[in-house]
Amino acid sequence: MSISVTAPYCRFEKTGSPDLDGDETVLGLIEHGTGHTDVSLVDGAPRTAVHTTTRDDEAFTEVWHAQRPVESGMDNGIAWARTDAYLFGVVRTGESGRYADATATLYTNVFALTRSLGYPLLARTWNYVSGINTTNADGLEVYRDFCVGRAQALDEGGIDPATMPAATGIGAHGGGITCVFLAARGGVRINIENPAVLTAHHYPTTYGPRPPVFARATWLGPPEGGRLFISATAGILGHRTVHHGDVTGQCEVALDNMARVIGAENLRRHGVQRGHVLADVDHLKVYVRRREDLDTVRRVCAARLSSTAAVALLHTDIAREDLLVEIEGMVA
Ligand code: 3EB
Repeated sequence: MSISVTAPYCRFEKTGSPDLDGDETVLGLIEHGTGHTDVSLVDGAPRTAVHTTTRDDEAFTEVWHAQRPVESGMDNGIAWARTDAYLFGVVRTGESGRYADATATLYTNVFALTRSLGYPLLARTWNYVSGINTTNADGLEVYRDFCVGRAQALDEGGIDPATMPAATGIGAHGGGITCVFLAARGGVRINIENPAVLTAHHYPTTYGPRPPVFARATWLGPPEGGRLFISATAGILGHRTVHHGDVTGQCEVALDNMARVIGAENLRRHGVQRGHVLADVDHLKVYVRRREDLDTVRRVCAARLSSTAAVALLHTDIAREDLLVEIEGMVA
């Protein structure tokens, strides 16, 4: 099958009705705000609310859109919508004292759905994890508990960690674990690493019994209308957090890492004949652990990003206890 259509893209909307071009349709909506809801299909679009910030004026909706036509369904709790070329899905597991088994089931179900519907190329995931730095019923940090389950699903499915795409693993203020994903039927998917940061699935066990599995970015072809999805990016060099307690330092290193990942030298090393700078990145989500750091982070980001980029700042916890900020985005 030849894929000549434009890959899905998102807009950040402050109010309800999304603004769409003629041949576009909504693939799904993620509401970021001060509460959570169940996963559902509303007018044929998967929808959920995630509790990713603590002030109503920071709320917005991430509207994913793609070219028509679209079909949708609900399987194993996964609300999904698809075009000929792309599949978007949302699934949640409720708050619990232990997440590994439910996470393994959730990911196994996602892999099964992508296979049965015929979209084998997982291209991006977002994992919103409530109480991410709290300890579970066994004394294990919830993020590590989540990582155990995700790794188990890969074991069970015989899935190579290197095929896992760009991701976000971030805190939420309630709601258990919500997983949002995007997959493609064909075209090319190329996972991109960062030469200055250790590949996540090679992290030492000091960060948890099972490592996280995600790429630093994923290029989703076709060449025209393709996308570069950039993972949540932090102040990490090698596998170590840098600038402890210094949000400006961490934010600068996160942006340096993002620039390194998307630059021509790195992309070409991965076989992607493109090169980008920070000013090309749009629809950034910036996760900030401490409310008092929001203004500083906004300033540091504004100095290095495009003045026309959509940048959403969210106040939430971050996978590693010592990380104060994480930044994700995409390039059209
Ligand atoms: C890190 O780089 C910080 O578990 O899917 C960033 C992006 C992070 C994705 C994930 C975790 C995840 O290790 C945390």
